[in-house]
Amino acid sequence: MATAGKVIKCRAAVIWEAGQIPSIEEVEVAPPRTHEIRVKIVATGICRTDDHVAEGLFPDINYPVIVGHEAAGIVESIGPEVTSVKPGDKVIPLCLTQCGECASCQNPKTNFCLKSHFYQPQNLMPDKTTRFTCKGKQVHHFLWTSTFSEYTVMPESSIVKIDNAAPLEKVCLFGCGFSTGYGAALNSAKVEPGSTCAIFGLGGVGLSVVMGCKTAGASRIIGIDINKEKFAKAKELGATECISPNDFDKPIEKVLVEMTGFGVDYAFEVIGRTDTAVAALASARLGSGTCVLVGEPPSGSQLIINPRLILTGRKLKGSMLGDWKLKEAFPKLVSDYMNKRCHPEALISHTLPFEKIAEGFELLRAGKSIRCILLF
Ligand code: PAD
Ligand code: ZN
Ligand code: ZN
Repeated sequence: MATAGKVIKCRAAVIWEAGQIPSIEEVEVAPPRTHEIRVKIVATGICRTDDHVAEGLFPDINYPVIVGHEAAGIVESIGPEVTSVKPGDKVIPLCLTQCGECASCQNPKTNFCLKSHFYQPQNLMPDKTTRFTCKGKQVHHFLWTSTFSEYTVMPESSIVKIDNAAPLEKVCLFGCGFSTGYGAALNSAKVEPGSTCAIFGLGGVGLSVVMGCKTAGASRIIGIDINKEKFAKAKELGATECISPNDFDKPIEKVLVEMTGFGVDYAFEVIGRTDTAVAALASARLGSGTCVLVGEPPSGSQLIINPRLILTGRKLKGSMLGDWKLKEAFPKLVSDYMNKRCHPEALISHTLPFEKIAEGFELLRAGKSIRCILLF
């Protein structure tokens, strides 16, 4: 392409300081370096994790920063030694890398690649520099994806090619929300047919857990949310019952244990709070229940649990990006979508032009959107 090797000027949403909603700016995006790829983003969803950065809940983030990680786009140019994609390919960014070489990538039991931003300064590229500048200032990356920019640069380990027939404005949801929730049910919990499930939080990720539980053949899927406006969609996607903790004068875990006898087989925390994480564990079935933590509480928070809950046979585990090895999983999930075997598009409640990103954040904060897709 004519832009290859040159600095590109384009639109991006920059968060200048913690506590600020992203503002649209013109940024310069440097060409990709060795093992890097520059991508033209076509569609990107707003996930709660992006909002957590805007709210300043992650103190280890450096500002100014360009967030965004749930997206799909087209390769604009590639740096030296890139072999897995070429300009013009449709791709999905991976917010958890799969380098293919480290001990974790070689281990079928984990998706936690050791060459990811979790082990390096996460606001810089692997070579510890940035590709973005704005008004003469260096702007930081986020999760090595930074998809709230019309063009962005990513390491090759953070990107995968998908079917060129895939509609990017739908499959962008595989980038985080859908895969995270769906995989939490299928891979992390391994929900079994006929089982009972409780999902705390019915946002984009929680509703994807609901879809995963349904696909796995769960017979009872109980949705829990304080916002009853989420119930209709949850039922449409497979929840058999929905309840609000505000409607009871006893703790929600007691309600769930009474509803099910000894607790649910699988409980999922998909809000990002410590009190609901404890409630989810306590609502898991005595002797055999599993609680999966998906929501991300603010950094620095502590979980205080009664060890007896674990000693009496409940299991507590966490799940990142649905326990999928993302480079392998995304092309397969896209193919499942093309064959109508899964429905990430069910999460789309709003579609806005990229310029209206601030409105997208407001909709999420007001509890009005499930997933708002921004189109460039
Ligand atoms: P969301 O804000 O759209 O959904 C959260 C839902 O929880 C909303 O419907 C709220 O009404 C509801 N809620 C809030 N407080 C309570 C409460 N006290 N009791 C019951 N319900 C409540 O967020 P989301 O679905 O985009 O993301 C959910 C979490 O998952 C969030 O913490 C996000 O950071 C995390 C996440 N984790 C991963 C991962 O890999 N583990 C990936 C993506 C997102
Ligand atoms: Zn790896
Ligand atoms: Zn996300």
